[in-house]
Amino acid sequence: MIKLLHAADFHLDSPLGAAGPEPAVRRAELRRTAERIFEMAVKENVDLILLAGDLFDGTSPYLGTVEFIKRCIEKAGIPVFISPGNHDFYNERSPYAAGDWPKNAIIFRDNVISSTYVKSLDCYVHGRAFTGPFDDGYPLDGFGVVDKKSLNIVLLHGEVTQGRSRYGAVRPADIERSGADYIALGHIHMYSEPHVRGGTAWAWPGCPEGRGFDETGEKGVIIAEIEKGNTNIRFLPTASRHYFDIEIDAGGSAYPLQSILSALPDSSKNDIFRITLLGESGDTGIDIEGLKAALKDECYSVEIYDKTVLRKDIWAGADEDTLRGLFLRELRERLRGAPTPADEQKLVLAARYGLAALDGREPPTGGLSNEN
Ligand SMILES: [Mn+2]
Repeated sequence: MIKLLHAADFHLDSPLGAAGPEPAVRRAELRRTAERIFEMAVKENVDLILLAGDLFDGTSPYLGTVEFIKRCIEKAGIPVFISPGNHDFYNERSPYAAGDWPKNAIIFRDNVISSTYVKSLDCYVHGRAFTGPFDDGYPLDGFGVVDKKSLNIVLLHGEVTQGRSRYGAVRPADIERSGADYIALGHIHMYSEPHVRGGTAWAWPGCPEGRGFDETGEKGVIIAEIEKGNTNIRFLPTASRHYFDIEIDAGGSAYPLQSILSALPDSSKNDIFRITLLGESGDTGIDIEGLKAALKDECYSVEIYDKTVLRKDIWAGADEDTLRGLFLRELRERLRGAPTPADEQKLVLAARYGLAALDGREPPTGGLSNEN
């Protein structure tokens, strides 16, 4: 049996810029997570580390980042296989072309599959590289393992699909025919449960850190234990921060703090939230600034968007023979004819301001926060 750590899509040196820390700070956090993953591999006592592409976000990462990764690999001291992806594809100007990678780094530099035999493990690692930003071919087309008594692992960046792909289509029939024990994939940024077809298992670890609200929730790497006919996979969380994009019903309240708090994960202090409030709010609208202040110590940062509508009983007053009734009837009429959701939101806001003025209250906070 061999034990390996399978990671992918670090996207080191991403430009970033979404919510959360300053991009340079977040980039340093991503590097620190990469370092921690190599440390985890040593602690888990794995035999191999597999990096399935897009280790760097581009083909010209900062020199310091490349040096940093080389030091991590050298320090880990176990074989580290790298299969360049569509972002960090291999060419002669790529950092992967340099001659000073540590001896235990094995980089696949060819577009077609080549194989390395690790004698101490009686294991072949087969892999290939993206050599441009797209790959319309079929990386596993015609591939089959030769030495079926040994363990055979395939490392590549690509998409499993029946159809075509610009990112290295791996067809299920190719997987079945490959005879490999495990195919370590990269490219999809979300962890996939292990799949099995024929005698071959495959999985994606996803990215080890999210970089924005399109990479939400837990992120990590895979620890796989592989023997002939049996592959066991465990997901190991690695992210130092998480992004959450959640929708919460305001439940008719201007200050739905309890609903928000109960929707937050247990330890959210390092995490980055985008909260969209739906349903009905009170007649003063949502107290966005108040909520943000109350959540300050609960999370690293929070954006709150008010997409609520006024509580319905507010509109009940529209039938009164009063100035308030006249005002609400007029707004209700316009709301019915509102051409877009943005117009609806403006009219709801007008109702909130108007009712506050009629009642001699302070105008609501929040404004047109949905217009982003
Ligand atoms: Mn990719």
